Amino acid sequence: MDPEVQKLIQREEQRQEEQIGLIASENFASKAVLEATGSVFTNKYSEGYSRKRYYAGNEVVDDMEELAIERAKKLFGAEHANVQPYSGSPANMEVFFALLQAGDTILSLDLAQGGHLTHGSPVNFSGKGYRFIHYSLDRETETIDYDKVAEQAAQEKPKLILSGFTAYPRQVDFKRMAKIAAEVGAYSMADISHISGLVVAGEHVSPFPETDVVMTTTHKTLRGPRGAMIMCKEEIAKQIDKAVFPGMQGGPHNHSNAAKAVAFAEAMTPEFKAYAGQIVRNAKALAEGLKQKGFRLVSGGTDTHLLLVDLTPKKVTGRQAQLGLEKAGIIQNMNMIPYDTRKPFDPSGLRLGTPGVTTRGMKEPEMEKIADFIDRSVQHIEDDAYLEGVKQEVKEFATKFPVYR
Ligand code: DSN
Repeated sequence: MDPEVQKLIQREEQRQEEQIGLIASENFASKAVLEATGSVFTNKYSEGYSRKRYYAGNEVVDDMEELAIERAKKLFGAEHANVQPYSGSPANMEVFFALLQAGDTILSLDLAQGGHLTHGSPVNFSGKGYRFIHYSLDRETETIDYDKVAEQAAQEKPKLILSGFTAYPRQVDFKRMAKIAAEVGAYSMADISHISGLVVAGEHVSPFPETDVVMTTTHKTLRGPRGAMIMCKEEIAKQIDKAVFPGMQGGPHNHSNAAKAVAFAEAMTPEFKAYAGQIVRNAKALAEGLKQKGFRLVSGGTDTHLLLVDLTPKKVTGRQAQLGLEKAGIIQNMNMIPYDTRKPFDPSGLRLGTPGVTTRGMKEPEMEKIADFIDRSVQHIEDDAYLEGVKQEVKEFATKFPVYR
């Protein structure tokens, strides 16, 4: 009944099929996940928790939410799971609201070094409502110096120490972070939104069981619907639940929660484990391909699904590269690099990730090809005719790996 929107959906599907999506936080959800997201669960209100709802008619929603919770707990090895958070930013807000008082001190990594907006950016609720102290990456290795974090924690006595990042290509030692927090009587929190698919597949060390509270979105490497969840130790479960509802949210998005349950089941399969392993192998292959073409990688490479490229040696800025590569059909995002001397809207770096291309079935040889597309495009970043030529090559290449068609 709405050809205008139908056409937009078709155009977006075509765009996704014909371009190479390298945004590290994006993925392609399965048709089963899309189907659950578009299901009749969208019609139902269900403020409260299972068997304790404020509206009638929730017997099926209760069963569905219980199933999602049980699957989440089993998948991650968590004591408690709340699957109601709408997305990552509200979920982080809910954790802070549950465990802290306004103005309390949180120790986290700055957005400019790979953290997240909600990890204390001054323009965000987090930076306005709490006192954030940031740890920094080591200038040489561009990785976390855990001894320095411990020193800062001892000095600042934060109430919460936050790890888990959006632009950090290396493994995070969650056990060490939890230990540092425990030593100063702080809560340990891990935001594993980017890596949760790798964690459940054993490709990244798990923050469980040491970490007090773990937040993840469900749509990145985990490949579920847009949404989030909070998992925690049983001793703080009531505080977390109260902060989600009625603290911050009203009715849960039941259609998303049904789709989360589907994604959790998918993530328990051997196919998903193989998928997560391939994500990391692809990221390493892409990193190698780019290094061979003279690109500098922050920290020298990657252990995860993402890489951060320092474009300085190529004499191209992040913004120039983002716009030029987009013209060539290669979708990525400009990003600050550690100790960047440039500004966020035109930084020195580019963030690339392999979850999406891996879902399409691409492997190491395809990563070499993508490195070549990127290299040639960056060499001709101001030459629209050349970039249009690459775009045609990219289309031919990408459509050999169909997503939904
Ligand atoms: N916007 C997400 C990312 O790209 O990392 C985080 O919320």
